Amino acid sequence: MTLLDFRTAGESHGKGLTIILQGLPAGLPLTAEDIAADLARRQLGYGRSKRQQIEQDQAEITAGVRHGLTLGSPIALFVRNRVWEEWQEVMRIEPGDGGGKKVTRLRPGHADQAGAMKYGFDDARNVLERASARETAARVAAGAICRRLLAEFGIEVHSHTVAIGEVCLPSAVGEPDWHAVEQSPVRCADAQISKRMVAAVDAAREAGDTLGGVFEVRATGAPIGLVSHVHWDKKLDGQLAQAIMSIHSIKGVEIGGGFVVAAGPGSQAHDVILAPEHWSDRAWQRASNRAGGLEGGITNGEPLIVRGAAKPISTLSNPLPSVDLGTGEEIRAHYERSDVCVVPAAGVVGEAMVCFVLARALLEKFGGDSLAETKRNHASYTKTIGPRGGPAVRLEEEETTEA
Ligand code: EPS
Repeated sequence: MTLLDFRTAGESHGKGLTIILQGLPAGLPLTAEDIAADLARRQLGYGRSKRQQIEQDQAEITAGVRHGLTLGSPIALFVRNRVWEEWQEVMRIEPGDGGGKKVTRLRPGHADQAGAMKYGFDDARNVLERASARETAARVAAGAICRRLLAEFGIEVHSHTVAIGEVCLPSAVGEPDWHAVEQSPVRCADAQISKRMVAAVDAAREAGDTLGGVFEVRATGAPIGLVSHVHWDKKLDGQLAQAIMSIHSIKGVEIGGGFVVAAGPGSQAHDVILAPEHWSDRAWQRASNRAGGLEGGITNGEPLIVRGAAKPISTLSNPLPSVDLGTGEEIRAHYERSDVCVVPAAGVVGEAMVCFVLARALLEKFGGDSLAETKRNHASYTKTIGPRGGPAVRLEEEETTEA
């Protein structure tokens, strides 16, 4: 079986987004509805542009599934861009000049300038179409399939907004009410803070400005022992950091207590290991979870906690000073309809990336060409989790002897 992997293709105003996800076992129940809910959640969030009223993202499954079950072959998806209807000339695939209009007013903070130099373009549209966060719809579609797999193993992944601009939740907030998160326009369960976040987005819009912030992703149910401490590029915290950092606008990633823990002494940085009589619903529980569920780059059974810090998006309706790509003149940057704040949506994208990394880690550990095989491997490993020589291991030994 290939290691789980996905690729996306598609421009923001092109015909649509194509996704290929490979490496899933056969026999996983999957329908387009499993993907629809996450695609819809990504489109919500106070501060998005009018583009979200045009699009109604839906993923068509075009390969890899038969009679509602995965086949073990690559899964292909297509998400249509509704805007394509009006952009056919500008984005035409056949030879042409797109109506002669080029984007040359480089936006500081976007990929316009570096991308144009790198690829030798005289039209920044050739860069911005792919650098656009539209691509995150494709990631969410792939992530939703990974979420479907994780659900088979009792793993749940949620996210919430912890800061928009200067409005933030107190740091030791704990697990939020996920239902309240989904009801909030900014995906923040605290009603008062949610209102202040909405007001901050309104003020930024008024000022022709944009706002960034921080989202947090939490995953529960991951077994102890995913991935490994032995190779620098395999550690799960490193993989999560890369996956979150790869999301558009993200400039910082934190795991567990992150920067706050770095500022305190060791006695307040680590998570005391509780004795078995204090375990409630799982083995090896801790008194706290400052490590964010990861020690040595391996899952330790506590919830995974990872945060992403998003810079304010770079397309400003009151544009910054810049330079024209063609003439070198000082001008104001390009402005096209854009979002004011994407932090609530970025949290949903963060979930998708965490779902993907966790699903890959799960399949790496348990393998399996069919879901039934993966489940058998998972179940037999789970029985070994406990103090060495303790009840869980004895149980496994008895079973082996009987067999
Ligand atoms: C984006 C600009 C806007 C966003 C877009 C990302 O698109 P448009 O210029 O068509 O209004 O809405 O995000 C999406 C389309 C999306 O689905 O998230 C950009 O410049 O990155």
